[in-house]
Amino acid sequence: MSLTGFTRTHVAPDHALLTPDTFIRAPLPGWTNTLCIVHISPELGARFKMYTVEMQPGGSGEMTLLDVQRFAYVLSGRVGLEVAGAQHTLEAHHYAYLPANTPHRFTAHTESRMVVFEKPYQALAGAEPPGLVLGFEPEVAANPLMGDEALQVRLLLPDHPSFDLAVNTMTFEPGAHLPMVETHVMEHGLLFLQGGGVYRLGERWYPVQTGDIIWMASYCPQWFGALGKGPSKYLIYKDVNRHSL
Ligand code: UGY
Ligand code: MN
Repeated sequence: MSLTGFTRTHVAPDHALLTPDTFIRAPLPGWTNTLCIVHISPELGARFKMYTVEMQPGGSGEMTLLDVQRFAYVLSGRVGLEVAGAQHTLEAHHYAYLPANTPHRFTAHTESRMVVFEKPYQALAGAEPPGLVLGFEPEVAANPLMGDEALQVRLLLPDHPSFDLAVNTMTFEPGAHLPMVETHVMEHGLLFLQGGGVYRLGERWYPVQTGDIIWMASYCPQWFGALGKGPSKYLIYKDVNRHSL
C-alpha cells in the first residue's frame, strides 16, 4: 500500500526501470490459472515481450501466436513442460527455449513463477531454425567479461547464428562494474535475480535491487556497478545476429 506516491519506477523513451511495487497482474490468452505481469512490450517501444507468469497449481501455459519463439526461466516452484512428445520437470533456474511454432504446454505442479521472453523469429536465409533447448543456469559454463574475473557471463543459449536472441546471466562480485558505458544497437530486457547496485540508463543513475526489471532500447547508454557484500546477478535478453534492414 503506497501512502507516499513514491516509486523508483521510471519510464523514459529509451529505457524503463520497473520496480515490483508498481506491477499489475492480468490474465493473458494461452495461460490458465495464471496471472501475468507484462513488463516490456511493443506498447513501450520494444521489439519483444517480457513478462512474469504467476501460476497456481494446475495452471497451464501454451503458445497462441504464430512464428513467435519463447524463452522461459523458472524463478520458483515446479513446472512440467510437455514438448515434442516428452515430459520435463523444471525447477528454479531451469529454463526452456521453445522455437517458433513448437506446440508445448507448461503445467504448474506447485505455485510457480517464471519469467518469459517472446519475440517473432526472424529466419536467416540458408540457416536451419534453432531447435528446443533445455538447461539449468548453474550448470552453464561461466566466462569473465573482457578478462574481468569479477564479472562472469553465462550464455544460456548456443552462440549460433540461427538464434536471433540471446539470454545470458551476468554475475558481479561486490564492486565489479561494466567496463564501459555500452551503447549498442541491441535492445535489452533485464531481471535482477540477486543483489543490486547502481544502473546508469541514458542520462540518469538508478539504485536497483533484486526483483527490478529494466528495458534498454537500442542505443540506450548503459552501465552498472554492483554494491553490497554479496554477488549481484541479472538475467538479460538481447536481440542478436540479424541485420535490421
Ligand atoms: O551483453 C550486453 O550487452 C550486456 N553486457 N549489457 C548490459 O549488461 N547492460
Ligand atoms: Mn548491453
